Amino acid sequence: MMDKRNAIKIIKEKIKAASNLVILSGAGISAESGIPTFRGEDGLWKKYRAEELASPKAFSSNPELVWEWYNWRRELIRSKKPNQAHISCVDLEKKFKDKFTIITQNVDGLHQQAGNNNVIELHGNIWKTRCTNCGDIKENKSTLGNLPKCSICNGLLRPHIVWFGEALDEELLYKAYKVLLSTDIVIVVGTSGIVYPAAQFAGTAKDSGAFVIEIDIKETPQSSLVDVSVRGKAGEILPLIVESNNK
Ligand code: BV8
Ligand code: ZN
Repeated sequence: MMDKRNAIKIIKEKIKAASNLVILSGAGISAESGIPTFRGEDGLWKKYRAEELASPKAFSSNPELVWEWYNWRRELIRSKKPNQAHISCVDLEKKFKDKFTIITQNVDGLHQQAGNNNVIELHGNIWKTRCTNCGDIKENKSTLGNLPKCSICNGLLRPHIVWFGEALDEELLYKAYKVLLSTDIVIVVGTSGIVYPAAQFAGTAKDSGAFVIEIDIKETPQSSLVDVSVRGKAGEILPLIVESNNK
């Protein structure tokens, strides 16, 4: 494991020399905003794991329970703000402009709230609903009751989120692979790297010649495949990497 100071120095040099950059973020980047991750000690909701609730099967057998979970998360996220790590991502977009992309697995919308523009929300957004009957998709930040209904056809709404066993949006996947195959640098921040296809993205970029950096508080299955893995909180490490890189 390279010592942190040296790792930061190398990363800053790489960023200075790069002409484009991709960030691949997971729940860990929002942890310091107070949003529980999926698999940390605070990751359980009641006695359920995400895989048991975030699935079409769970929704068809118990839509009330799934909506209770999502409404609980919506209300929790509503009061949370972007943290220093999100702000550093905005600084990086200012530096790389249209050569910058965030591919996020998060559904909390905090990257956009912080001010990032080029954000690919691989797994959807918790503030959007989709009608299970007519397919209407709406952003809806109000407090939803249980089993919310579509304003157009009165069909049952679901969160506009990709559940386990559901395919990701083809167009978003195409956009993600396009930048992963051509970027100079990927910074993987706060993801356990176990959910596919996102778990393959770091390796895909590396195989195409990108310099891949990981920032995480602990080792992950992809720590051994990246070029530099820095142990630490996203809100502490990212600002160190970004500072004086914008000058
Ligand atoms: C697909 C939205 C194919 C939900 C999410 C069997 C049956 C069915 C499918 C499969 C199967 N086996 C494998 C699969 C594929 C499956 C999968 O990968 N399963 C896993 C469990 C093995 N994938 C899918 O089903 C995907 N679809 O494959 O479709 C297909 C094709 C055609 C037709 C039909 C189907 C869809 C997956 C999307 C699931 N939706 N999210 C919601 O949010 O409600 S997944 C959810 O968990 C996240 O979005 C993220 O993607 C994933 C992992 O979470 P992380 O973000 O990594 O968070 P985690 O808590 O795990 O880790 C946090 C990390 O941060 C840790 O490393 C921690 O150390 C670190 N950290 C904590 N604090 C900090 C920090 N780091 C830095 N600073 C800190 N302060
Ligand atoms: Zn409808």
